Amino acid sequence: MSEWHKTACNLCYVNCALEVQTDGRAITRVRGDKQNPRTAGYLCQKPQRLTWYGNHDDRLTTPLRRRADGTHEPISWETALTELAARLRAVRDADLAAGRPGSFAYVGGGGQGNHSGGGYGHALLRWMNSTRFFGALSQEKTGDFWVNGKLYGGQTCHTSEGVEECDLLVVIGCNPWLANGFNRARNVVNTIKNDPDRKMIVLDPRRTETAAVADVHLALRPGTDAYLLGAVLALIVERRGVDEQFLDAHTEGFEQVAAALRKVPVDAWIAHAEVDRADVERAVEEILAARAMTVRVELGIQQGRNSTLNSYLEKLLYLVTGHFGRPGTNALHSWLVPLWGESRGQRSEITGFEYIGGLLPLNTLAEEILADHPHRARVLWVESSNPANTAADTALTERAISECELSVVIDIAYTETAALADYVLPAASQFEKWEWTFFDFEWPTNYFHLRRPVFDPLPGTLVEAEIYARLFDELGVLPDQETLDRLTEVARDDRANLLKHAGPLLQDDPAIAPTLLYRTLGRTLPDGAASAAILWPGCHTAARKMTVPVQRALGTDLTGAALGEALFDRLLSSPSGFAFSEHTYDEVWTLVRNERIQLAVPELLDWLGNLDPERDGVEPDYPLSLVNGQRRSHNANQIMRAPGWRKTDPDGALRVRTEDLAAIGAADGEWVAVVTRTGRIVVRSEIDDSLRRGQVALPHGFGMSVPDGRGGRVTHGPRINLITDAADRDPIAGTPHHKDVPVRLERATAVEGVSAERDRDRVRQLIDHGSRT
Ligand SMILES: Nc1nc2c(c(=O)[nH]1)N[C@H]1C(S)=C(S)[C@@H](COP(=O)(O)OP(=O)(O)OC[C@H]3O[C@@H](n4cnc5c(=O)[nH]c(N)nc54)[C@H](O)[C@@H]3O)O[C@H]1N2
Ligand SMILES: Nc1nc2c(c(=O)[nH]1)N[C@H]1C(S)=C(S)[C@@H](COP(=O)(O)OP(=O)(O)OC[C@H]3O[C@@H](n4cnc5c(=O)[nH]c(N)nc54)[C@H](O)[C@@H]3O)O[C@H]1N2
Ligand code: SF4
Ligand SMILES: [Mo]
Repeated sequence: MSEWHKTACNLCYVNCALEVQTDGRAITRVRGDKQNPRTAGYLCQKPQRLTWYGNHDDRLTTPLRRRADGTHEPISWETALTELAARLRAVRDADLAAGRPGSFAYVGGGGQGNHSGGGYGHALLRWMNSTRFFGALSQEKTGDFWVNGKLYGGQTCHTSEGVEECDLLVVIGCNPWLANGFNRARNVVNTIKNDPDRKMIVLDPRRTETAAVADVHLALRPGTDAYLLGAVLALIVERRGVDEQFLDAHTEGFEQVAAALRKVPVDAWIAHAEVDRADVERAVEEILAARAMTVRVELGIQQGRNSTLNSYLEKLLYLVTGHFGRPGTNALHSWLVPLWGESRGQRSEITGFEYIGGLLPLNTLAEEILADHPHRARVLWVESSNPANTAADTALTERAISECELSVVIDIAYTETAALADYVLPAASQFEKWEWTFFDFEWPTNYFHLRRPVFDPLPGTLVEAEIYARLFDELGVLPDQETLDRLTEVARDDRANLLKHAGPLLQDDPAIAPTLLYRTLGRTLPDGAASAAILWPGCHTAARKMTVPVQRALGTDLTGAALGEALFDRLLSSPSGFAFSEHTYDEVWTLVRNERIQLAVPELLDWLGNLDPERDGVEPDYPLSLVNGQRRSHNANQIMRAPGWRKTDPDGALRVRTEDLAAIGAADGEWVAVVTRTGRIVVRSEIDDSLRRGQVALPHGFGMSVPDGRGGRVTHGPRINLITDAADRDPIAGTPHHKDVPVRLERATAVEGVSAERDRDRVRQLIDHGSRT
């Protein structure tokens, strides 16, 4: 029997640790790695056929260059990188000559399981004198980061949830049963369900699998969370349910918050949310009775109406009640290296949007490129992302990609974005290289997992770090070989002092730092772990900033550089992952950057005060609310492209209630059109009465164009962003309102039905034949 290799699942950002068996280049068996201290053997329904992530007919094995007719031709790595270097340098020179900010735009930097390339990609962005960085985070989480910046004093002050120890779990706009999102989600939900002393409240329009086992389910009307949360908070204040001791000891500004909440017309707002007052009362009672409450949120509010305001209100819910920084409550967490940055008010010249956490809204990418503005973006560099399917308004995004002066995609697969790019560079998959993520959101003990390769890189592909290093070689910005060799010797013999030796070089050009480490320190690391060199400075920073928690986690009393070195060594030698910091609960206050939590955020209190049910009516032409991008049993962003992976939902059906389907005279299973102002797509219908009246749902993670096995291509399931509007977005964070898209349904025309049926049959054949394409 073949041996078990340790790795992790890359199908969502929980990254459960795995052990896998292999046969040739295939992963044949998958089980949870019980030795991982964080996920401890847990697996959900998704990873069993993980092999198809890296093992399908659309894997890239050679760089590609676009021909004039739009098709791609294979070229060598050398040609690709020489040509790209020349073109990048020309753009950089032109930017400098014109005295304009860099016109390079970078999208991605890592998906659900991979951040190993991002630091190196960022270095290129920096070298191109640009700050234009877009990613998945800026279409979901930046509103949350902005609020954290105000409350806690830093946009990297990010919250954790004490789901394992809470006695009340409040789930708002997320469905952990299917989407996970925190460790061992199904176990946690089941344990709470089976324990009479622990309760769960769910705010979700749909009776989700999670809501079905909750003690209170508030099936609010989509888009009304701010009203309902405002009313709940108002009731808590009215009933003197706030934790005055906590507020006095740790916060400022409660009086302004309370004044705003006292103005909330509670009955009217509950009525607007269309929930029963009695159920709201029960929820409030549970909250007031809770010993340790934790609030868990996600896209239902972050990609819902009033997104940034929602993020504020859900945080106020646990803060005013003092459920913060204790076992089973919300808290902040440590970082080995923060996944995003701090922005302090810089704005895009093109759209006026603020950079949040170092990011511009992905919803504004097309505007940055297509703007009639001398400072528009001219180069698009995409790595580990597929915006042609995942950014709002596919037609607009595709036009923007096509109109760039230069577009480049680094991916493992021939994606819809790659299909439009000038150059496509094939990356080694996450099981073919050293890999990690910075999704380390645990508290009070936090973990990191550096994964070793299970396979060698697929021939023709390169690890991202190597791609960027070769590009920097071509650009001629790295020191000469003699200098690199000298620094490599330092890294080998006196690692702790490497930066001292490299300092002067980095002062000249800080953008080369990651690649310089890769080319020097990287060469000294065991088993080809070169790309992990970029983690070394992070270990030193963490050891310096969190000396005692790191000492506790490692069980050592080393200090200073020696502790940083010990942390890096532990990281390299922990194939099942390890704890890098161990705080006490009280030490949460060392992570809060403001002296006290600043509860009053004037912009958001104004927003709350301006909410008006009257202005929030249903659009007569688009009366239904579409959850556009629902997480289901078998979808995983754009990571799994092979249709045969899915054990359920082969068509990516539109889910709809019996009466809403009947209203257009269609029968279950019939092809229907989903229509918005932006577009119209034809999808198969499927009755689902767990949805709220007037709510319909399309799945995330479909719409890939896959080889049909006969020399052609067929699109697998709905391309859901053909019908979204990039301008339908949050005023502060620019994040989309994908969970509440106004739509109407129509019966598909006969022609549409025939064509959809034909495509469906082609995909079904691929599935039936167990095809990995
Ligand atoms: N199976 C699976 N799991 C995944 C992923 C995947 O593709 N597939 N992707 C991963 C990623 S990247 C993410 S970000 C997470 C997202 O994870 P979740 O946010 O949990 O998933 P969603 O299905 O997008 O939406 C959550 C819920 O919001 C509800 N909702 C819709 N409108 C509203 C509203 O107005 N108010 C409220 N309160 N709720 C509303 C929907 O009914 C839905 O149940 O999932 C991760 N996990
Ligand atoms: N309408 C609608 N749109 C949505 C959402 C929604 O709910 N509704 N959800 C949004 C959310 S929350 C998210 S997180 C985004 C996700 O959307 P994206 O940011 O586009 O990310 P993924 O779908 O995870 O795609 C990751 C890409 O990385 C590639 N890849 C995988 N491994 C590697 C590797 O090792 N190296 C390289 N270079 N590439 C690799 C994959 O082939 C894939 O093309 O979608 C967003 N878009
Ligand atoms: S929760 Fe499921 S999809 Fe997410 S990492 Fe774990 S096994 Fe993979
Ligand atoms: Mo996401």
